[in-house]
Amino acid sequence: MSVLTLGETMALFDPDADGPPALGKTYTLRFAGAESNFATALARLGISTRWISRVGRDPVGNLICESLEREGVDVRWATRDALATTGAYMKTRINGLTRVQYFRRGSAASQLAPGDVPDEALEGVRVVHLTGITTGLSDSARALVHDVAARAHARGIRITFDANYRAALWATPEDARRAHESLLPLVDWYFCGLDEARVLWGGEDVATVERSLRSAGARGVVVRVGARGAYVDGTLVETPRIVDVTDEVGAGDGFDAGFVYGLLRDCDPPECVHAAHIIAAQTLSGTGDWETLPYLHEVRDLLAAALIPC
Ligand code: KDG
Repeated sequence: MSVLTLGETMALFDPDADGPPALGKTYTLRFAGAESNFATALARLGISTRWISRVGRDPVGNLICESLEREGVDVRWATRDALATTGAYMKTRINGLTRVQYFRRGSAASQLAPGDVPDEALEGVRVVHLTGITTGLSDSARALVHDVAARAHARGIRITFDANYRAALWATPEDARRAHESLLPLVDWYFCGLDEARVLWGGEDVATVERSLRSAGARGVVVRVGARGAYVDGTLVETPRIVDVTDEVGAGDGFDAGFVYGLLRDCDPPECVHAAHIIAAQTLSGTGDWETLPYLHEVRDLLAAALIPC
């Protein structure tokens, strides 16, 4: 029973102090990417997880693959590209708000293309997790997402998709929406935050957003509404507890992983959302995007209390 995901992982320059970039400012080197954050979250919960990408044949590419492997993520199908470098991004935190700047155009991962996910990588897979980020990297990466979704669907593998709208990757939100629209018939669960859903699908409230998504062909829909919780197919499942928030980036990936964990345990959608909240809550306490993700033994009691089998 495995989970497969694919997408870009980049070097992350994480500022040691708040404020704008300045000469001499110091940064901690990390790495992150929505899909590898998701893969790490599931690996820490004891789920066999495969991550496919392209990284540069450079020290950062090695660091990413070796670190993910140490986390227990299967990276055997990741390609080391000799002609393009690993992408990067930098965070800036001001007044509790985190902004990111990307250095990823032409990166190794933007060369992802059909052929990068062989059939054997889909063998034994129960869930394929895709994101809107990969559809925005390049035409060839978008084609790969479509190719994998179609092949997974044909094999009866469940598909989850996080909108993960990154404005910097798209000329207009309509371009992103069109890319999602063509995938919706293949997707079992579409995850999004209310703010990005408003931009992509129009409407102010959850009901309107959901109506637009349904008329575009969506089936299962989960809309996150920040600290309040998440709506699953129109019903609010509240966040179980308030936590201190240091940096919200990465919480959505933990959420997706928790939800998929619930799916793998045959839980009902509201229970999947409870699992999602439990995993997401742990990622809010650190400035990295995945480092504070919990191990199974740390959340076992919380999951059991929410009736999620471990
Ligand atoms: O979901 C967290 C991601 O935003 C981060 O880890 C980097 O994948 C990333 C992106 O494209 O922003």
